[in-house]
Amino acid sequence: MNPSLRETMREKVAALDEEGVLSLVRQSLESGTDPMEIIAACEEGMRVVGEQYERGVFYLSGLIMAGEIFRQVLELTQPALQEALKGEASGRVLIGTAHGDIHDIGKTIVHIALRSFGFQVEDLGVDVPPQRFVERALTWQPDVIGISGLITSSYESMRETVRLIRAAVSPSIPIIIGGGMMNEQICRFVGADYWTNDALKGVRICEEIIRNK
Ligand code: B12
Repeated sequence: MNPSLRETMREKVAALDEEGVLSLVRQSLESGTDPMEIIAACEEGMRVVGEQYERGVFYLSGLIMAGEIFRQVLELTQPALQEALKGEASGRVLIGTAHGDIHDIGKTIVHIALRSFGFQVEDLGVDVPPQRFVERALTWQPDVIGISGLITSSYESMRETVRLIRAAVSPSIPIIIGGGMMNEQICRFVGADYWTNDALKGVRICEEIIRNK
């Protein structure tokens, strides 16, 4: 994607210009732009919306609007995304958003990406209690567990989820945490094995785990 298109897309998302974003996404898809690059540009815009919210420029309604715009961007890009990410991977991945957190856009992207690459995915949804991860992991026996979390207050429930999984399912089942603010320090606090803020990197990690099994 050329830098000026990326910048325009980012700005339109940041300005919550719903029609502008959607028509630009449609045009970009028609001209063959990589759908992951479209999503990355919109993700940058979402970050700006978040900053504006923190500064008090936008209210909660701004976050809701941004979420609605991104949901439609995902709807438009999904077919191209599935086509672009086709793969032959195998393995089961159980995913969900941590208890107390209702953000699900990033998790949905990971879900689409993993499925497109060939993984079996079970998505437990949002605000998932630690015990629910454990119950499903015991019955479905996934190869990897992924937990999404975007708000600071979700780190504690992620940590509890990891603790329970280690105690009740397996001490060594690979666990990945994902979300825009993840870093090594949070990963260590939570007790997960891997962290990422990039859906495709998450897919690569899952591939690597299955290869080394
Ligand atoms: C849209 C949005 C909302 C929407 C969400 C709609 C939805 N269906 O998800 C709504 C309006 C519901 C919302 C609510 C709230 N939000 Co909000 N929200 C956002 C916003 C603007 C964008 C999030 C987003 O979708 N980004 C785009 C996606 C694609 O990015 P992503 O999630 O990071 O995902 C990518 C990677 O991280 C990775 N990934 C994600 N998960 C996983 C999982 C795995 C396993 C893997 C491998 C990878 C992976 O893959 C994705 C693609 O690469 C962010 C700002 C930001 N900087 O992110 C704030 C933000 C996350 N929200 C914030 C806040 C404060 C809230 C509220 C508490 C507001 C309130 N007062 O009620 C509530 C929280 C309610 C709750 N209990 O969860 C803060 C959190 C701050 C903090 N430190 O805790 C942020 C950072 C805004 C800010 N800067 O202040 N929000």
